[in-house]
Amino acid sequence: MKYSNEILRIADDIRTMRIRGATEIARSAAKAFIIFAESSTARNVDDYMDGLNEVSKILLNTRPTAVSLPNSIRFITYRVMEAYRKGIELKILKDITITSANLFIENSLKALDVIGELGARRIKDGDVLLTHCNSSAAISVIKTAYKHGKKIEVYVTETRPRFQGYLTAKTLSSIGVKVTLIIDSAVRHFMKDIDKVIVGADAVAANGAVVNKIGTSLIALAAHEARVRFFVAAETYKFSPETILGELIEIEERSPLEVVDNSFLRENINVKVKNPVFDVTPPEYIDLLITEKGVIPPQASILILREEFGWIIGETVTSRKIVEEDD
Ligand code: RUB
Repeated sequence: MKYSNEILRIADDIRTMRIRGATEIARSAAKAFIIFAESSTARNVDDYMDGLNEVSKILLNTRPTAVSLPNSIRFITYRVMEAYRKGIELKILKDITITSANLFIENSLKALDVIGELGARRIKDGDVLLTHCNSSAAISVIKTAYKHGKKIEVYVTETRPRFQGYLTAKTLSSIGVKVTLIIDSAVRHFMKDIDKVIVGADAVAANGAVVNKIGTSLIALAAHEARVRFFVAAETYKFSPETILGELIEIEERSPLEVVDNSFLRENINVKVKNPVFDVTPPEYIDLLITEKGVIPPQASILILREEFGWIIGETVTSRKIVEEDD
């Protein structure tokens, strides 16, 4: 089946991290479905559903960790699948694809605003915050607190090896927030100056563990040691229903060439370079999860999952399974 180059480009941009961050990845996947529905030349509903399934596969094969990706795909394909099962005609299936994808994007934008408002209530005037990587949810909280007139200061880690911290530093300083950029390994050194840590999430497990940019769990450990509050800002579509079924969240390993260059590898053939790009922070190190459904302790994650996916989680996750098992 032929796809619009735009869909393949979105997939490639996610793989190569031109599109990155769990929120943006999920919204871009939704955009890919809109492009698919608008450009599909399927002659009948079965062809259309095959195409939908293939687009899902292309997107799922880009990056494995951000649960927002399968959740956005599931949000859209589940609705289209339901309509297909009812015998709805092709034109309407296309409309449902577009409406569902737009609804996902709209919900996602609203969620970030609500997270900003709720999270900002936990930030006090004069707080010194620390954030890691580049999370739109964490930034939403910081920006909102700042816009509400709280004089805050933010320590931002560089975030080796891709330096996403520079993006965060630029964004926050451009609106007037006082930013101090530090190297990742300086976090414990500065923890005594920090009032609260706030980070985003790529995935939240049923037990409240959070998967986020590599180094997050070390920051949580340092915060725990120094009795500094550790907050995670995450939309509910980052919660992983598969973890209720006993599955683990896959931690992406990227190329060693993001860490060292080729000549280093050639000159040091006995050196192995590993580049896991996310890690797991256990719920014991997390004080609060700030979601658009409310500010909750990590232990309440299971309630969010049940509310989002109902009590028949085995059935609601099948759309992803169908896609994967077809491979
Ligand atoms: C990004 C990262 C972000 C989360 C949350 O990693 O770890 O903290 O995705 O971001 P990468 P957001 O740069 O490897 O994609 O709140 O924007 O979803």
